Amino acid sequence: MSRNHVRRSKLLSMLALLGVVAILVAGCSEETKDKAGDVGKSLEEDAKDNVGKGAALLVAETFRTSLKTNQAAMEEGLRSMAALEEVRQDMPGDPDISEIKDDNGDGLDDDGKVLIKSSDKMACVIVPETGDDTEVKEGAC
Ligand SMILES: [Ca+2]
Repeated sequence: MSRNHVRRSKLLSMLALLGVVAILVAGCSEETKDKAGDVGKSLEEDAKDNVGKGAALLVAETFRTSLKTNQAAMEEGLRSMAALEEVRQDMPGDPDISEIKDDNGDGLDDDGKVLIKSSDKMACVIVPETGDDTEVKEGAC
């Protein structure tokens, strides 16, 4: 083996090594970028979820608070259909409030559950049959 030949093969193996390193680095950074993108996306989705959740819960809390100060509710009870409908109509921003119903016609909401929807998130106001211990819960009723 001549000296020159040795030098050339060393150089070639160095280049080959560099090539491998370059490929590894490129592969890595690609993957890292993808992961970073995923994290960014899920953070964005989380933020959107929280906004929706927050809005639904906020509406639910507002509903509960105004129900407690509603005149009809004070006179007829918190499950009074008149009170619930009035509070629903008085809510700012015309939120999606449902599940207020009186199927047996006694003038009171049947299950005391009021569903609030906001950008596909839900919150539930639970009105007790007696007493004024209302509750707000995240998610569907
Ligand atoms: Ca009823």
